[in-house]
Amino acid sequence: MSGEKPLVGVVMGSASDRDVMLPCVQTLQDLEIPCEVKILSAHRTPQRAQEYAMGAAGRGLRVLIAGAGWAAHLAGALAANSLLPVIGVPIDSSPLKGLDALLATVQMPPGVPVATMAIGGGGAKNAALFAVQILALQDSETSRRFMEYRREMTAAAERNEDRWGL
Ligand code: RP5
Repeated sequence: MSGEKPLVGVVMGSASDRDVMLPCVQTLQDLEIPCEVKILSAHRTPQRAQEYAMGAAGRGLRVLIAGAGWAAHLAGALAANSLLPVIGVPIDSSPLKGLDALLATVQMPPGVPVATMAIGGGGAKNAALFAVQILALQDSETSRRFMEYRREMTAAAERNEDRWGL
């Protein structure tokens, strides 16, 4: 996978978001989706964030994922500067435990949507899976891997039930 052109850009507002966003990158890697990871901030590095979004489609990226905490404008700022679908992950890094980031990410004005996931690591993982679902629409191999992922998830849940001897 390394060396392949990235299809998904995973962006986070700070290096401190790494642990929350790790399940996102791991899930993309498990499903063999080439991705790149960037640290960009709507507030601290606004110009770099804008340039990244404006150049993303031209470099072959198909989906952007943005994780940020506090007044999380990163996903919205990327969406404002790109025609690519943007998936937002609210991060629970503030005293409000991500509720602030959730509202800032999800409450986009009409015309510029951000597909907003759950707060924290679960949302980060779902962001990867949602990106895979988008890519699977036009790639049968990705679609096959996603179906296999779902089958395995169901089988694991059933194995867990069996352990109770019900
Ligand atoms: C947000 O501020 C980042 O996404 C991060 O969640 C939060 C805190 O960043 P640091 O002060 O830890 O760099 O923009």
